[in-house]
Amino acid sequence: MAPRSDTSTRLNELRMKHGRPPASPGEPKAETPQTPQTLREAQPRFRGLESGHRACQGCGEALAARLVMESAGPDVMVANATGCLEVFSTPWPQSAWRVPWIHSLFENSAAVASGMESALKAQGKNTKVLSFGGDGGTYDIGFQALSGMLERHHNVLYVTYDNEAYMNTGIQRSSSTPHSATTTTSPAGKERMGKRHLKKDLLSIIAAHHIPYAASASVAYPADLQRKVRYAMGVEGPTFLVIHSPCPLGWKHDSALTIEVARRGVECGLFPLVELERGALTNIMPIRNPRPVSDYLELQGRFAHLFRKDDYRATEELDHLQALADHNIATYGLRGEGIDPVDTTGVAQVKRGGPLAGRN
Ligand SMILES: Cc1ncc(C[n+]2csc(CCOP(=O)(O)OP(=O)(O)O)c2C)c(N)n1
Ligand code: SF4
Ligand SMILES: [Mg+2]
Repeated sequence: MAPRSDTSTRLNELRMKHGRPPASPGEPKAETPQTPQTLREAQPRFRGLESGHRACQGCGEALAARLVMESAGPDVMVANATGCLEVFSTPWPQSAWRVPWIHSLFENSAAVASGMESALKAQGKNTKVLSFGGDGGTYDIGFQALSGMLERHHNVLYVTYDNEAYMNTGIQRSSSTPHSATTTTSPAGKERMGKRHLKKDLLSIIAAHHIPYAASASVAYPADLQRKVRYAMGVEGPTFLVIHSPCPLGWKHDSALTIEVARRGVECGLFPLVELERGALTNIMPIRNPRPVSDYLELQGRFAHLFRKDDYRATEELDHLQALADHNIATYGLRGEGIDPVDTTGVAQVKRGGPLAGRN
């Protein structure tokens, strides 16, 4: 470091260069700001997924991906299946990603991630590989690649952003779409009350692979979500996270209500938050006062047909969805008592670095 006298000489030279008199010894120094001055400066130092991308207002998937990338830190590589996340973050020639990122096919994010992980291992590198897919790319078309990746025990964290339909191509139903939801390929009308089939219980299928760690998370509980990502990052071997990510366009809810919709999804029991290790349940987010499912459904236009007073089928479908939520609550033992086991500590201490480190 330069001696103090050199610094003040240099400062005085600069002042004279800009037509200002030399600083007198008693002149007060400019104050160094102690608190963030702008919203940008208040953001975390490292953001693997930057702002300025083209997701819709209130997009749960964009929020989920940002939270995942913040917790994962800079030493990662991403394989991203075709879908909304890929499309809104990389309109050629721009990209919102600040980490190495590969666009895979719709169906093979896990296979591409497996290859990346093997190549890194051969080079003796510890960089963690993240594999991303939507529910269509995971529950449906990419499932074979995912199952293979888990079975071969690749050291990859697979994250599926579950917005419960094929949103990028115009809201077609997937096997993750809930029963009764209306989509462009399961429209509610005279013939049927939206989707006839049940939402696939993917987490149970993942559990059957007996991988070290699998969990569900929600954008309504960011501290819980980030804790799960940090935990998975520290595990050697395949890990899996499904994140409930409301889509205002496809779910037809107010874009300002994304978090509220997600929260009610958890509070009614339709989207349980659980953790599994080697296939066994190890932790749950307890629900102390479960809401009726109607509290969750009424905020979303995709379930509007369930609230028609003149249609006897509406009550039957509401009862059916309530039974599904009750089943989840009983199966996972979600009725909570005692102290909330969800750890929200350490969220602010996530290790960050990369291109923006030290800027604020
Ligand atoms: C083999 C193949 N079939 C169909 C498509 C068209 N396609 C691109 S994205 C997409 C839907 C993606 O849905 P999802 O994985 O749920 O992601 P989201 O857009 O909802 O985030 C489809 C059908 C494709 N790219 N490749
Ligand atoms: S369609 Fe849905 S998932 Fe896609 S960018 Fe818009 S809000 Fe997000
Ligand atoms: Mg989807």
